[in-house]
Amino acid sequence: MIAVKLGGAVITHKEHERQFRTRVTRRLARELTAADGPLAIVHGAGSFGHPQAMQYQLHRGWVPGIDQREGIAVTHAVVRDLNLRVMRELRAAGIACTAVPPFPVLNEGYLHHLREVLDLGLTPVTFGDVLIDGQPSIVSGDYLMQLLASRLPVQRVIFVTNVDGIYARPYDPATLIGECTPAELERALVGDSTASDVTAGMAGKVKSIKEMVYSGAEVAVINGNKPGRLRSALCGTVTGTRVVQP
Ligand code: IP8
Repeated sequence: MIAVKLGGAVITHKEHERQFRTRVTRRLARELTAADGPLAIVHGAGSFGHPQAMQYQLHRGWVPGIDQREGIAVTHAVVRDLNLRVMRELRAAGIACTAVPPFPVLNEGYLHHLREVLDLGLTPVTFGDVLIDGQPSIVSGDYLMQLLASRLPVQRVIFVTNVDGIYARPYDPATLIGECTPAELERALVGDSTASDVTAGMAGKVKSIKEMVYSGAEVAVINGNKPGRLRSALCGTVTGTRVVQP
């Protein structure tokens, strides 16, 4: 199975709250049809989730003096709104998919639902969300990718981001790494991490990627703003970064 994460910075305008990039998502949905085996899709939250989670400090557990119950309701509503928009584009492209939200609690039931959907021959679509397991928290799509790679038969992982791959030096496209091992990733903290991101941006992604390669999957990081790159990565030709076993 191939697990694909559609990054929040690609499917939304990160600088404009709750603005969906319809045309980009539509194109990516069409490119996803190039997969010739089972797929699991994860998407990030972008500006549908990060600003709200930050406003209500949902990544910090219970914080006194903030109406976090309202924050939980608002944040979950906006990520669901984004998910519906993504699902609409996937279905329009001909992908038979159903949503599997991690909300409210990330447990074995969640993994069971993912397996059930896959067993029916459907594509599960899951996403970064707020959780309410005793206290509020945020689960990132990157962490969900890591979970999928460790608990489901995932052979390949593709991160669709808004940069060309992983850079050896932050923000420096000239230092794009074509292929590397998890150990080399230690030195490769990069790119798009901003104060509006409650789940650590590229730094969090690099951590998840290392874990996934250690779980046995091969990982690709590609630029989803460049037409055709997702399609080619699905067919085995990665223009971007490949992270492989040493
Ligand atoms: O965009 C974050 O998921 P990510 C989810 O994959 C929320 O980091 C609600 C901020």
